[in-house]
Amino acid sequence: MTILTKENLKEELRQRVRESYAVELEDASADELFFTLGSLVKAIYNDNWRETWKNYLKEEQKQSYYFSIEFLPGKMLKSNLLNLGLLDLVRDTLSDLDVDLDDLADVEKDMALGNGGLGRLASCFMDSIASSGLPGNGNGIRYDYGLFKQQFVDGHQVELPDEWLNNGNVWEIRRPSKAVNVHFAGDVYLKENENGQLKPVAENEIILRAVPYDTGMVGYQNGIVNTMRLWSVEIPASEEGKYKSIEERRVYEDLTAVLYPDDSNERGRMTRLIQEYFFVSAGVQSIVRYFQKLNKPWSALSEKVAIHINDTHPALCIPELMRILIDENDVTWEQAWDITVKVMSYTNHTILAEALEKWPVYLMKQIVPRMYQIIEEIDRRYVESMRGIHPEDLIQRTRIIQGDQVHMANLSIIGSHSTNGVAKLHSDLLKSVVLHDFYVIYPDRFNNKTNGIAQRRWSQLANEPLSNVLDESIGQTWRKDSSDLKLLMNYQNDEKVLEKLAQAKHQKKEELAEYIQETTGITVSPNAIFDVQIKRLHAYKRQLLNLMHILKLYFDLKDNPELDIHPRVFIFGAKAAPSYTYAKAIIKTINEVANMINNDASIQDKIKIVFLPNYNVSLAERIIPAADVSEQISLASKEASGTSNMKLMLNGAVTVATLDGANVEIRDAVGDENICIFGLTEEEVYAYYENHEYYSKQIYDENPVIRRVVDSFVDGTIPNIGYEGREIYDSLIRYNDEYFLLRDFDDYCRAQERIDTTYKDQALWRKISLVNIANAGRFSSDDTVRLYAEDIWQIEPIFAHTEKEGTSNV
Ligand code: NBX
Repeated sequence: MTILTKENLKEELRQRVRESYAVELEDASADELFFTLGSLVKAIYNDNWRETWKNYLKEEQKQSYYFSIEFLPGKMLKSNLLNLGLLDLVRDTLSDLDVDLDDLADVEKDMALGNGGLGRLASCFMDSIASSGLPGNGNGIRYDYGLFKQQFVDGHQVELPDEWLNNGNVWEIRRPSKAVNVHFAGDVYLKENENGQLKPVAENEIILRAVPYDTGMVGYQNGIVNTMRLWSVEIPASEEGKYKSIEERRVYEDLTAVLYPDDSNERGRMTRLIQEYFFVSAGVQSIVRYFQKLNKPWSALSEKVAIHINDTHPALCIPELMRILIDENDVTWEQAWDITVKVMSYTNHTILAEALEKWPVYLMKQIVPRMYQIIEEIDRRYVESMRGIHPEDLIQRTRIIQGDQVHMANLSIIGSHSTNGVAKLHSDLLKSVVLHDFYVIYPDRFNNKTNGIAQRRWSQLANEPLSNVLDESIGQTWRKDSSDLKLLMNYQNDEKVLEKLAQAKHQKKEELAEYIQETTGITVSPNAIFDVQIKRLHAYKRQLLNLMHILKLYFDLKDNPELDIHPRVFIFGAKAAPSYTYAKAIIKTINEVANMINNDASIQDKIKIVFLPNYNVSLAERIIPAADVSEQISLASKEASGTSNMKLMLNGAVTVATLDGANVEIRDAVGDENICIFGLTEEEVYAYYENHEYYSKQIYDENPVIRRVVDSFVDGTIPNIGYEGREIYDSLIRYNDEYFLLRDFDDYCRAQERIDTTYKDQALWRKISLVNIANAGRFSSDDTVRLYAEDIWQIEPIFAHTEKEGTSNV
């Protein structure tokens, strides 16, 4: 073991490049250098990884397992270097070799095994769990293709495959020795065995091999490395002959090939159900195998293991653990149920009806017959146990199997001890409306855990200029403990600090402007307001409201070219689910409005629109530090939390927001004067739902400004759109504007005027921006996971075994 210095780092790299690629360090390509550095970094943390696990075993520490069908870590090189305390050393070493670390880091493909907020949250949690020294692991699927790559062709979204594994993945370790079999389909019936127990007998099953790929989750300078385990499918040699057709074989063989590119939309597809059971069964089996090594009675399982169900996709964890306990280990139903409820916990991420997962009974019977039998029995016992305690209609509304459908949220609540929402408002809505029936039955199971973000990635890694200003003003403690960002409040009136913060912002805006020029050919000025809306494209998130305001501004400018507004660049980043035609129509329309406005010399560059293609974690890292304005404009009650709102705030953007999701808590953190709130409240939205008195056509008829904007979608104003404009028009007028855009429009425009006026007062703007940074510390996922650990999982941190912090030994 030698302490790492520039010299021996160079020597290590030199040796490894020679061994792996038969070239000299100076001649290595960027790819070769990236993989060499990556494997060296992995070698550096491997000792800690092994030690962490040995320690957990030795201490028999309770472990938590975060089951998620999506993980969205993005790139890992710089994050690993930061967490190992090696970022500066490696940067300097590479610079001696005339290599720029950021250029090299760009070689890494984003690991994009998720759609959006839910998957990104899982990865923020992985970072924070390790960084807090908590014994927690990830469990998911290793998709061969991540979320599609988005391109625009003639303004339309085109989806290309994300071949992220083409050059190999330097971080993962394939562990065939830990593979397990997962059983699907077939005929399952119960038969009495020689001990008089009823046991399932299966015929004609399909057996798949689940092979784990482990990735180290490196804690922030604490010597801890946890594991994210992703499962990949293989067909066992013994099963080769069993497939009835090539098509049938394909379904299974390609099981872990692609991530479903659907967020907020439940799509009842057979492959998804197979995927769900596949990673659940493999994960639960491997957990039980670990527990059995401890030689404890089954009653101790909940003292050693916590399983978290991230949204309902992994809800089969519940019947799967029951199966393993009852069928394979002769535990009684009653005891197995008691254990299962104690082990499981569930997070809900949405109240959108179309996103609440339900599976047809026939499909479950066909794909996972034993799971279905167990769910039927859970359902039967649930109904029986509630009779006489609760009214029959309440029981019927909350049972798991209703008609020909299996309700996965109901299963998740009934089969776990904790259900949480992801922001205060969302958790309250679960209790009072969406899951109210369950709240009546299990009031103690409901709790809130407001989301958080991996602060180090979104400040230290993404925004070095800002981080340097923070170091110079408030010292470095905020790097480890983000609550210390609060210290920045002492500099609200410090001209020097405010000026430096403004310069840091300007630098990131210049960099983004350059990137925009390179990727889109659009020239934007870093002196303009950078106004950012980045998130999945969905009607409830209301990118269309943003566009409608832009159109209004444009028409105002056409009417009055001298209109005194500060120049603004409206920046969008968003992917639409490939089958979501309405969302795609909005993308096309934004792109065409962008063409129209960006090429209209008469408005003198006062507004520009940039829709950056292929929004992903890496692009977020470029955009967020450069943002002045953060658009969080969902219809109140629809956005469970949001997390880009937190990232943008941390980077000093000022939020324009409805009182939805975590925006409410951001408002509470910064105060009304440091955020721009508009629009209907959640209560007002619900009042409309109750009294059925919303008429968008009436607003349209009575409001000429709105009429002009809405008409522009169909009257030829916007060149190059066809049915897209009609679809938008119809959604707003013919189908009565489901997300109340017309109702919120005027108030939104007023909020935007406030932004314009405030920005013109730079002294005020800078102060507001500072207050936002200073109060962002409370949205750290370090805090969020600590609360999960204490309240839900009952796990405790382990302290690093290494004497030195920031181990940098090779
Ligand atoms: O989860 C998101 C919510 O919309 C955000 O408000 C929240 O901040 C975030 C983290 O809690 N939900 C989300 O991203 N859902 C999905 O991506 C999704 C994916 C597949 C699917 C359903 C939902 N079948």
